[in-house]
Amino acid sequence: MNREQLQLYFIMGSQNVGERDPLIVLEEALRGGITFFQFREKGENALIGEDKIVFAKSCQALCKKHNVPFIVNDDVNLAIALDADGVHVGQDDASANAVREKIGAEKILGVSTHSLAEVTAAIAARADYVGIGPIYATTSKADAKSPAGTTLIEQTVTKYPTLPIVGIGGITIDNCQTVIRAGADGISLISTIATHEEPFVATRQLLHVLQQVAKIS
Ligand code: TZP
Ligand code: ICP
Ligand code: MG
Repeated sequence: MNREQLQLYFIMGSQNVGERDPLIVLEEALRGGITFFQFREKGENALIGEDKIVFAKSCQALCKKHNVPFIVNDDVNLAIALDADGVHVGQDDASANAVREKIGAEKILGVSTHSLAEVTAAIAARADYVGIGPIYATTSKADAKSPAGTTLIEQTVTKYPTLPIVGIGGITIDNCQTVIRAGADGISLISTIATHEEPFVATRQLLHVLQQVAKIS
C-alpha cells in the first residue's frame, strides 16, 4: 500500500444505500475513481451469514476489476476467507496486535484511533494506516464519538510524519479540503457518495476538489 491510494477511501455496506442496489452504487463510485474501498456491513438491516459473504464477494470482484484495494471492516475471518487486501478494525474489535498476528505481514491493516496514545499503539501493532475521527458530526455510525475536528490529525502528523492517515466522519465536498490541509493523506467517507443521487458525480466532484488542494499545498 502507498499513501496516495488513500486519497478517496469509500466505505459502504448494503445498509447505507437506501432502496438502491449497493453494487450499482459501488460500481459508480469505482468508475468515478475512488482509490480505496472498505466493506462495512454493519448495524440495523445489515446482511448476515451467507448473504453477507455472497455480497462481499461481489464487492470484491468489482474492486478487482477496477484495481482498487478491498478492505473488510472488523470481520477478520471473512477477510482471510476471501483473501481480501486487508482489514480495518476499531478499538473495541479484537486488539490490533492480535489481528496483525492473524492476517500476517502482507495484508493491509487499518486501525481507528481517537487519541495519540491509540495512534502509538496502532503503530506498535504494525498498522499500515490510521483512521482519525469523527472529524465532523456523522449519522452513519450509531455509536460514533463526538466530533473532534482536525486536532488529532495535526498532532499525529507532527509526531509521526511518515504514518499514512485518513480523516473520517461527516466529510463532504465542502469540508474535505480542511481535512487534507490538516495533514491527512486522504478522506474516508460513507454518505457523501452512498446517499448521493448520482454516486459517480459525487465521486468526480470529491476528486476534483481533492486535486485542487493537492496542487496548492
Ligand atoms: N467511523 C467513524 S465516523 C464513521 C465511521 C465508520 C462513519 C462515517 O460516515 P459518514 O457518512 O461519511 O459520516
Ligand atoms: N476509519 C476508517 C478508515 N474506517 C472506519 N471504519 C473507521 C475509521 C471507524
Ligand atoms: Mg469496528
